[in-house]
Amino acid sequence: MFDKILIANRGEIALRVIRACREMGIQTVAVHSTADADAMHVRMADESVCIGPPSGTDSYLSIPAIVSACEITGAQAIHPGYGFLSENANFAQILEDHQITFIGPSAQHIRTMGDKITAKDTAKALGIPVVPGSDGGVPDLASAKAIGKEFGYPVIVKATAGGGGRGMKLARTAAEMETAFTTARTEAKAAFGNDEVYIEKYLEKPRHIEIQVFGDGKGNAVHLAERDCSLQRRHQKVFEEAPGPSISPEERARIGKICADAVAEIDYIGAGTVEFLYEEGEFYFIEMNTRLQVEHPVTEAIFGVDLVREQIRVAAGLPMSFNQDDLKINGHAIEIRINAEKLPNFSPSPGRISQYHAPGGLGVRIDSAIYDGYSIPPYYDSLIGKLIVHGRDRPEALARLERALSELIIDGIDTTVPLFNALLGEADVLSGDYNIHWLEKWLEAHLD
Ligand code: MV4
Repeated sequence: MFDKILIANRGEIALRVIRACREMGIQTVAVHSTADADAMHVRMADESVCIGPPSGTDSYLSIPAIVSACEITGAQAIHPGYGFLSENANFAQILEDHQITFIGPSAQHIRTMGDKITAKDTAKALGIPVVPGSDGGVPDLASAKAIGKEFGYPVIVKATAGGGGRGMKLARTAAEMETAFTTARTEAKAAFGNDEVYIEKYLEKPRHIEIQVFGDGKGNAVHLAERDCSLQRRHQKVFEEAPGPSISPEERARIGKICADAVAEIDYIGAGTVEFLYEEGEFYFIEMNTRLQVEHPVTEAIFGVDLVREQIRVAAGLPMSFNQDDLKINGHAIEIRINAEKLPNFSPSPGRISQYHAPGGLGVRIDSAIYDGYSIPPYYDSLIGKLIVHGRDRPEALARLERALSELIIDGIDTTVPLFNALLGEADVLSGDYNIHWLEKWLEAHLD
């Protein structure tokens, strides 16, 4: 096992990793920008190294600074958290070359899944059901129109180098294809330096269902059921739950086994998420994320496992501490993302937190790095905390969420908390009857 791990991240996820390390008896090194000298992850770690100025590009994304911090402190492994360098295949490769362990999948697996066409081809070859569409990249408008005709409109044009909703264009009719195809290409070239696009049948009202998988890198893998993350705004998740309210035990077992077998087949190591659109009882693969995700705590809650601990174990060459038969769902969990943002426009609201009181009690977990008097810097993303509730069933989790929100105090800045109080008054949220468009539609009707 490692003696010392460096955490190449900040905020709640840096604390999350430090907590797992401390329970495992592993020393921790925090890295931080000059803007984060007073951040909680710096205080909680055993050691810290300043790696650069406030801009993420020059600090948390600076590979030379982070590798140097590792060499100076003698850390043997790096946990990247999510965002920043977590899905940077080049970073994983450089660490491999420096004999520093990247706590995550191989550079090769990150690369494969980072290219959305390769990811889809790989998924398909491994027996995962994919969205019907073009076989790989679409070279020109004539081919795009032929695909539209073959699969029937509407279709969606996606950038190979995109993902997470970036670089997508909808074509509802053949007449819309020229604009969709051409703008998708142009925008992909500008945003990613790669103008390759592919085309899929557009699904009108799907849910976003993602399967948590975990491998040991030696051909063993499990699934930890699904999360429903359909409630999103501009491709930012705001409310996530596990298990999915629309998924039956039979469907769960079937798609879960397909995903677990697939990642076992490629000797995948660590945590991964296989993302699907789910419509009318069918799963359609869209992407795979090769990192720990923001919403992993809902999965931890219903399975009673520590996913970061498992990531560290397999990175050190140890087996996972559970097998598929050990994994039984217990109850229901919901996470809400608390952002320092001002409604109704979700505009960033950095500044000083004049008072903070965290809720507690049975089935309540807060993952946050804020504290009384903390000043949220304006340089990073606006997530300041996650509230995760766990109950014996969905109604109990919802009641617990409402109760926990009533105890939460965050003064001095604006947050997205009022949104959740409003959502808990919505029949569709209470019944779990929503799809990927529900929140945007609701916001149009209720805010602005
Ligand atoms: C789609 C789709 C409908 N049909 N693909 C957006 C994020 C990216 N991961 C995939 N996305 C979508 N792909 C087909 N063939 C609709 C979306 C989509 C979406 C997906 C998940 C969650 C929220 C979404 C909001 C708008 C569009």
